[in-house]
Amino acid sequence: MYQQSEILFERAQRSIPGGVNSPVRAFKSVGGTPLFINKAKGAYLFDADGNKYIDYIASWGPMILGHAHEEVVKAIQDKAIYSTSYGAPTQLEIEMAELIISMAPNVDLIRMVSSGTEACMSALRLARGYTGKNKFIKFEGCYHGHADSFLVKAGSGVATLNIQTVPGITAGVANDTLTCAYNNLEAVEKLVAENKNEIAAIIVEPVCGNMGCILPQPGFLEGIRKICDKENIVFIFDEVMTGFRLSQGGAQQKLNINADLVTYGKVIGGGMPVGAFGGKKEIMQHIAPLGNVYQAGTLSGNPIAMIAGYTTLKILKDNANIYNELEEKTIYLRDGLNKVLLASKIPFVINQFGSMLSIHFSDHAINNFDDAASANNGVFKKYFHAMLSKGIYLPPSAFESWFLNNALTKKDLDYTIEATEESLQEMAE
Ligand code: HOZ
Repeated sequence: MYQQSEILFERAQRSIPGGVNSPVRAFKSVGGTPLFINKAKGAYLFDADGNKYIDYIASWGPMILGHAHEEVVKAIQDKAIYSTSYGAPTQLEIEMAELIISMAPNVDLIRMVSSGTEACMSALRLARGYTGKNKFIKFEGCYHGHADSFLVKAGSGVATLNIQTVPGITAGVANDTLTCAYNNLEAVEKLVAENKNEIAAIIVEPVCGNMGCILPQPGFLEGIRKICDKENIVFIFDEVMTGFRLSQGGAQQKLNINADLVTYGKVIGGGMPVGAFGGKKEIMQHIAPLGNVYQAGTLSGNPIAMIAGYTTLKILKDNANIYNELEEKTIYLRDGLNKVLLASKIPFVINQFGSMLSIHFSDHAINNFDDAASANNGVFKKYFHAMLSKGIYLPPSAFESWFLNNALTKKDLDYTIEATEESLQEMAE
């Protein structure tokens, strides 16, 4: 069934570290051979063996409209004939910035970069440059890309591979990274008190997607907002996953909380390598060339990446109902999964917010990294492979969220629920 993928994986390992260009793709925590994908259309992926899968990863979020959306593909084709990069400003970059500003709250100025990692790294540097302070707080299990400062108690692949300390991160950098448990406001208050006038920023995934999907408990983000206001700390929302996915204005709008700086990635590029960071003018004006906080990129604002992102965002802006449709589909799936999982008697928790969802096989609520890490990975592994064999492509790690795309049909969702029921029966045998 996976013969070609096996051959390709074997070959890939001879020239690419671990055979993949991003660690979670290696299927390390679930075992087996990563699928090599040939093409995708709408809600479906097709692997090198010609197998078809219903896709619940959506390229880890970006393909919110489904794969190879006709308008997006056409826009890229039309643009590509005029060259793929200039390294000089274009009108399209202004249109992109204006579109983002019209959709996202609290964004007066926005700088385009090429990945979510760059966006978060730059936002942190800016917060430090703006406040003149060095330390920052991040939450255990939150993942803000692979810049040195963030690889302390990180989620996503770091958690999947169970890497306790990432070699290559200097003690100085690690010492400036303060961590505490997600959803623990008291711990934040304590850290801030212990490091009075030393904290430049608090960065958070407003809805987590890198330890499975985890929701902020009522009062958690509101409490951080108050602390940041009182202590002159920059509140950074990492909306790389949630931006333009949870609503037109992302998590800020959906949760009604204002951030000082926001980072974007994934959906903002419509499947091309794009990230961005933006926020209030008072802070953003410290970025070069307006200010001295330096940040740059040859491919920043790249025309092909911009047109893919712009076209995707414009469709989302002009069709606000997409968010309702996506949420309805996700709730339908959640309820269906819930029903068959309850019948199986296997302990589980489904966390869902907007079009993000995940299943942890656990008998306790999943509100932070320790909760997620103590779930039963053995059961997850079996479930993952049983589903894969039935043509359902789930994230190959319990530390990742599922992302629904709007090309999914009710038939796809029903099939996914049925496949779960069958998988659970097989697992019990
Ligand atoms: N870090 C990404 C998910 N949280 C995975 C990226 C990838 O493997 O494409």
